[in-house]
Amino acid sequence: MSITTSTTEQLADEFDSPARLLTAEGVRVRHEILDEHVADLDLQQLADLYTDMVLVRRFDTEAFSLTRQGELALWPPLLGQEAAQVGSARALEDRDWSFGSYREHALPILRGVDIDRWLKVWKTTSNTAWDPHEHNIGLNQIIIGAQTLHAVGYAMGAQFKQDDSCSIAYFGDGATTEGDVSEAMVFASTYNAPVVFFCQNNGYAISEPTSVQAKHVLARRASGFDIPAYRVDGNDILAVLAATRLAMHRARTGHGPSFIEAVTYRMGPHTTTDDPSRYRENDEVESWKERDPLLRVERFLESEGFNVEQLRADAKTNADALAKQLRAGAIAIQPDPAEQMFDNVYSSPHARIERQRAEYKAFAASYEKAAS
Ligand SMILES: Cc1ncc(C[n+]2csc(CCOP(=O)(O)OP(=O)(O)O)c2C)c(N)n1
Repeated sequence: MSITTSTTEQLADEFDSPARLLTAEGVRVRHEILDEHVADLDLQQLADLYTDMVLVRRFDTEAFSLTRQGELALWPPLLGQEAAQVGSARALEDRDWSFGSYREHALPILRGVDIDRWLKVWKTTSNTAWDPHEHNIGLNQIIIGAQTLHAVGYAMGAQFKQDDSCSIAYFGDGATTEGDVSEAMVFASTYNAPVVFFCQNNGYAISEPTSVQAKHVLARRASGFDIPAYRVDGNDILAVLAATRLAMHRARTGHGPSFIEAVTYRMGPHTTTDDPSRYRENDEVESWKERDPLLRVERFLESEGFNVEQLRADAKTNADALAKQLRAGAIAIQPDPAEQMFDNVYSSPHARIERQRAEYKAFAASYEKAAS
């Protein structure tokens, strides 16, 4: 793939209609800036991205069902956001770090995080269960927007050590309203940090539509920090891949941070405890079904003569195997000792945590005493 370093211009003209390479009808359209960043991609590679999306979708829907069946405690579904997550994840190098919130389930699958470990968090048997350094994936972040600070901190450290790795921060439309995100962008901009701010604008922050949070498109916020912004169709995996490759390349070659707004839609509830029918119309959800990220790739591949039927069948076989593994893993998870929650709060012993640990032990012992 040839990438020039001069493509720092914003997709400013396109802010009102997100940049796209593949329409919902599956038609490949040209784009002056983005095209060159996916010029190397052949049909088989696009089919592989499709398979990734099928796997991720199946993982998500299976985990959702497991939650409904009482095998997991909570699940924030990504349904509808497969292209935004897979497209951006596939633009990263293994050495790059990702800092997500709680909805980014694609990257761990693509990077081979042990599924059982990932699920422990969602069965609430462990605060966290995977080693971030093993796969360069930060811990889930529930504090909205805080992970952007972590990503910038990491990027500044990498820059200081000159180790050529970059970071990407995933966050939602709602997070852009948080002070943490503004602070992260100030530091990223002033230190020229190699970081990509990847905003998945999925239309809602729980029940708050994006329109309540911003009077203009979110990508415009970045210019206030002097950070170039790209606004792409987040359901178009080609556009997402291209924009993220461009942004990562900028970061890696010393051009500093970028902001990507991937315009997508959360097809399901905020989490399994939410009922979206209370705050949005079914017509709106239906209108997004036609913009499905997988459907448009199938349509395009079909128009190119690719054997989509076979692709679908193979992807399903892989997805079935993943779902089976996921189900068995979720059911088998046993709780970690509760006391473990005190272990990783600080890197060294801390008086307040030790006091809490002692309180917890006394509390647990009182039950044992009552039972005997
Ligand atoms: C600092 C903080 N404030 C509020 C919350 C409660 N909260 C949890 S999810 C959420 C909405 C976040 O929306 P968005 O950033 O758009 O991400 P999405 O859930 O749509 O992926 C809020 C307000 C929180 N977790 N942290």
